[in-house]
Amino acid sequence: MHRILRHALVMTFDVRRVICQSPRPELNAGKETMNPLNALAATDPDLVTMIAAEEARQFYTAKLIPSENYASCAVMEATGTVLTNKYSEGYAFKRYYEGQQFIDQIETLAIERAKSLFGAEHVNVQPYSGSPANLAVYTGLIPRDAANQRILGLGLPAGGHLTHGWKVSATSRFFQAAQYGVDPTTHLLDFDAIRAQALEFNPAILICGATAYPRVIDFARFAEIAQECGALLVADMAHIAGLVAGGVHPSPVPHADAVTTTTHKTLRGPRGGMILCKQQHAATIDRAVFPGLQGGPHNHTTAGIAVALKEAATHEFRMYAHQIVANSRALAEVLQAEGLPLATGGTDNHLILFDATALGATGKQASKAMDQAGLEANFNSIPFDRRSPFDPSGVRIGTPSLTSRGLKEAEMAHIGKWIADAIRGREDANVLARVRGEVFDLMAQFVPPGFVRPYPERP
Ligand code: DSN
Repeated sequence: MHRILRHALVMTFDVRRVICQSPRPELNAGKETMNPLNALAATDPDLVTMIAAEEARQFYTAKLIPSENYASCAVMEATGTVLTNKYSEGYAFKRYYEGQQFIDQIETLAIERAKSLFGAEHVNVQPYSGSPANLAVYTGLIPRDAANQRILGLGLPAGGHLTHGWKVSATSRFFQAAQYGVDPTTHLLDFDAIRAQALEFNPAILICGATAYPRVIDFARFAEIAQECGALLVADMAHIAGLVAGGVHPSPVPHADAVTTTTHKTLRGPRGGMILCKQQHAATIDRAVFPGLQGGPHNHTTAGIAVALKEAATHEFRMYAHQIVANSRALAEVLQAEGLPLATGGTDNHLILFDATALGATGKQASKAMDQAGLEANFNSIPFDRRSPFDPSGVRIGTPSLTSRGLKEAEMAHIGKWIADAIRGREDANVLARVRGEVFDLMAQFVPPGFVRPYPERP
């Protein structure tokens, strides 16, 4: 039976009733046995076929993209509820539409859980994702008529995000943006150089955080630099939010004026965003999100975020966060032993950036070969890459998804070996098929969160 239908069977009767049945009994004739997921199969079988194929792909491949994860059944159930039907422009107890009694409770619950988990003074859970959260923070913290409209962030080629002021991003269109880099030899953040550049550029906002930086970020040091040059500090912790929640990476919250994050990476929630900030910035940042950039919040996502935050406050989540890093270190050692040089020479967090050209492949060739072998990653520039961003030298991988499935250091030895085998054997269909078979065999033993029996058939 298709997983969507199976999933329906594990939902409680009450939830199905709420979703499927009208409170007026006369309107429910014939609906008693209907549930929303059967409804999808009946309404759109073509879509169900596509979703089923994606489920099987996610089940059997080794998901190594460090920004991805597997949300729990509870998170997915929360996002698939009637909350999607409600408009709620505004904030709890100050809305522009009626009927908000329960939406206010749900949004407040998510906010209070985020404040407690991260020790934040103020939280906004309405950003649609990380990019809008970043733009909202910049527009909130830099008044429209301020003389200083400068932002300074880590450059994309050095591991920063587009929205940290990179030239193709709207953040560089609306603000005067500059980028710092990493040390050309160590590929580490060079705080003396960042300080010198910040003092010279004099930004209104100094941005820290990254999407492809495999080491601990010293947020306290960034705060010192921001203070010295009179800038506000914004930390984008999207990649590491789960590591921060799990106590395995220092928190930016005590140091930054505002912290942005997505909710679906290491934090393992639904796709969404949050802003955590000091109370003094609460009003301007809230206004920047709504009405500044967005309309109604996605209430079903807010509910999923609330669930993820509850899960992230557990002992099991702390163990998971610590295991992510242990797995990452174990995988890094295997890759190095296989002759793949790593940016910064290793990892302290959930991700690894390796130079595929050491095995004679470009990053794109390597990631395509890995994909054919059931190892899902993305090609990525390495610091000071001589190749174009469209076919760079590097591949970025990470361990959050595999760790969520329960893989540990012993399995990382296999994964690292298979990555090297796939890259070396990229033109040999037999090698790629052999690795794919071995990957699928291993993955079948580690059921991801969010999947229930019977599991998808092997593609
Ligand atoms: N697209 C995300 C990543 O893969 O790192 C960043 O937003």
